[in-house]
Amino acid sequence: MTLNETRRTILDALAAGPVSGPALATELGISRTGVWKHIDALRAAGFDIESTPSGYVVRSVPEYGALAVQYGLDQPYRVFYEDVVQSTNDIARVHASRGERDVVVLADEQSGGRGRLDRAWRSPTGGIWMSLLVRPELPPARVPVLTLAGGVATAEAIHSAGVPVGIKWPNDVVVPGGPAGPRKIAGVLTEMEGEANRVKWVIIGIGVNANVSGDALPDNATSIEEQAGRIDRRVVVQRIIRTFDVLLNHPDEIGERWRSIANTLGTDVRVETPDGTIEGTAVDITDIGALVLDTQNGRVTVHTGDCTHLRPA
Ligand code: BT5
Repeated sequence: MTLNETRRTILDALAAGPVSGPALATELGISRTGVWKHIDALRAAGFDIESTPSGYVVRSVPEYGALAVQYGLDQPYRVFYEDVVQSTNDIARVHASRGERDVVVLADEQSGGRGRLDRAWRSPTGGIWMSLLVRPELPPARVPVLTLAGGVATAEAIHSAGVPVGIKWPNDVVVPGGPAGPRKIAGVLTEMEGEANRVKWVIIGIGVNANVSGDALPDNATSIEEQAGRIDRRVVVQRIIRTFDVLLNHPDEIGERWRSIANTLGTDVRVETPDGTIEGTAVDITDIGALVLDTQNGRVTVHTGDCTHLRPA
């Protein structure tokens, strides 16, 4: 077992309840001294672990970080954390280039966060800046549904944290209403590498304005802190990973889940696409996540673009 796998096995055993040193030693195939060293390292990382007659008991978990998120996570992801990176998507690419999969990269702050089309993504300290690296069994043409899955997982987790949100096609998680219109609270940036009929890897980059003051954000943005107060980022990240993993394994359910949260459908919209501007009523999404519009010139399907809601149809 690598150090990482050993840590994960110990965290899983601790999360499942009191576990004795000898039992851990047997499970890991290491000495009892080896177990003590790992428990000490976890304590140094901020876990409050008590030795009781029935075994080690976790009294509290560090607020945030790789091990904090790993603790109690049933899905098979390895979590990495750094205080500051340029972009978590770039770090995930390094993991991809090493042939890895099922990796989550987290940072507290990004110095060069990216949106789509190389736009800048403001990523001050206190946010959730994360990238999931996966190797799905999907044809490349269907990969865009994973962007929708990332949006659904993110929107549901923000909702559970106490902020009712909707999704604006394709990937903006927004707080609806307000005089200035919907305000963006999270976004998703998907990057992939593949061949004609095979996906090599997909990175789903998710940015959530979590414990961030509104002053640190662009004008029509908002944060969980501004809407509902500061939250436990560890819990929100775990929820995002769990939901995303379920949807990754059941891609046929993504469309329905997206439709039930999105507020683009049934709205008159303007979409700026690479080929020009299209206006119409948004009526549906296709099974690859493209937006279907009823326009004056008939039905049009849009694969990529920036969407503005004009009014309810
Ligand atoms: C997105 O792009 O919404 C994708 C954002 C993905 C960010 C994550 S963070 C983890 C991972 N690592 C990265 O480097 N990126 C991903 P797009 O739809 O193109 O929206 C970008 C636009 O949103 C910008 O042009 C601004 O107008 C606005 N914006 C920038 N920062 C924002 C923020 N923190 N909150 C809300 N809006 C923002």
